[in-house]
Amino acid sequence: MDNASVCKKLATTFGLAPESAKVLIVGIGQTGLSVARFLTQMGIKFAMVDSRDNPPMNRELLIEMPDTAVFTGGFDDAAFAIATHILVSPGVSLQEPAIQKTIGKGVHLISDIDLFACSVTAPIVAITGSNGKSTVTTMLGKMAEADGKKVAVGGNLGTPALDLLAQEAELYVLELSSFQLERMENLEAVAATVLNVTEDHFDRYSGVKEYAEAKQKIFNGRGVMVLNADDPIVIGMIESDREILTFGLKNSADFYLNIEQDCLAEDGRCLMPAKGLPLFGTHNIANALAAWALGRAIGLKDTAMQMALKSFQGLEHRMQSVAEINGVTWVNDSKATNVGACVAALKGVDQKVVLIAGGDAKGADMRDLAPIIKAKVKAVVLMGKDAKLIRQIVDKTVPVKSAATIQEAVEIASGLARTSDCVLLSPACASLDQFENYQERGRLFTEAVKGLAA
Ligand code: UMA
Ligand code: ADP
Repeated sequence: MDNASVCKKLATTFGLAPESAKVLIVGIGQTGLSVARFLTQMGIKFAMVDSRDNPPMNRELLIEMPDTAVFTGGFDDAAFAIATHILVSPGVSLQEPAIQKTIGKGVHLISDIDLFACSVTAPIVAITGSNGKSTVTTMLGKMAEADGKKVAVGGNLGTPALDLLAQEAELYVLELSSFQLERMENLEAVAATVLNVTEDHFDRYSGVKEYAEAKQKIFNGRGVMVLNADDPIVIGMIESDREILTFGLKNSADFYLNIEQDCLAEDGRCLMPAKGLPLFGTHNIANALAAWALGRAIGLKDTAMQMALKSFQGLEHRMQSVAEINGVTWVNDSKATNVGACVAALKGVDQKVVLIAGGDAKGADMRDLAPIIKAKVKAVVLMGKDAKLIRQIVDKTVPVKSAATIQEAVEIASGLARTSDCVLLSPACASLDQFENYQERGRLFTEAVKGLAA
């Protein structure tokens, strides 16, 4: 769509007219910067505010758009006073008093995902869930590429949605978090999925109901609903007058695991052997089935989907085997930032496990970890702010050690592991209490393991 048409649509849909609108962008991170670029291109005035003294994208912002009015080090009343519209980055809760006050005065709340949806004509596929979003988003992107489509992939996964507009695309595949979905109204995906709902982000939601309701907004519109038949919360989202495709490990789903023939299957027909997937764990079979169902919804060819899955080696920091030292396998699953991901990781490992876990639990209840730790784990090494929450639920027969740093955790785990064991970093917690992000946690783990090998 050309800029003039987008401008017109922004004015009619959101009242974002260049002559009268003044947007306050809250958050100078990746999202904030992408919105600033977009509004500059559209000739719409904006200012930016961030509660931090040195927001991560401040430098880039001032290099690219030096005239921007920027308020840092707090949510200054002056910044909020002049706005006609407010756009809040996903990392900032809408419950912040300054934001509540501003919305209460009748200032329009807009979102980057809505601005994106308003600016494209190509179809959008949208993916959410507590776990597996990045994996399924990447799988589907690769399937579309293998089918010869010009596809742009992003959202919560890396490139912010609005930055994707710079790419020429005939299909967009967006990973969306509950934070992005809760503040969005206008997206109408041609196909969308909620992969699963397990406890996460309870520092931002009052409980699973509110969290699931945020995720369910991905089904706005009339597109194909792709639902996980094995997840009672997800299957409860079904709208019977919509086109539905289900996936799951049981053969009652449209896309399922045929256990007798050990293949991914649809309607009695094998699509590809399960062993043809280079990824580890049954949760990744569910992910592949979800991607296939989405691919079917948008008409991708089976041959292309099979080719893409066969060559997809998985993403960094998700069940990534980083070394084998004296018969011990070391696995980096730093992206396991909630209990559900850690449970899936442990379910998939056949060896005895020394588990490295802990960090910021984000208000989660750790009790669901107890049975699987009892069944699979020979020792736990705990670190981070909420280590004690995991310590409380570990069975007394499983030894628990504490570590101050990831390097120390690796050293302790090395002393505990024996030939044919697996040392698994799958923290069940976010990393932000001790690290820049989960990538840094995973990188430092890998470096410490490589140090052992040396
Ligand atoms: N922050 C402040 N004060 C502010 C603004 C932000 O303290 O005024 C803090 C937030 O609390 C948060 C951090 O800064 O801890 C980053 O917030 P942000 O909204 O500025 O983040 P962005 O850089 O815009 O990145 C966001 C997503 N981050 C979050 O939702 C926290 C990125 O997902 C996403 O890739 C990016 O937009 C592009 O779409 C990351 C993430 O961790 C990977 N997502 C969560 C998850 O996957 O669990 C939801
Ligand atoms: P997300 O983007 O939703 O965080 P990722 O694909 O990045 O999902 O995976 C995050 C974590 O969840 C990793 O530890 C991964 O092993 C685990 N995981 C991936 N898919 C699933 C699934 N379907 N169910 C449970 N855990 C999963």
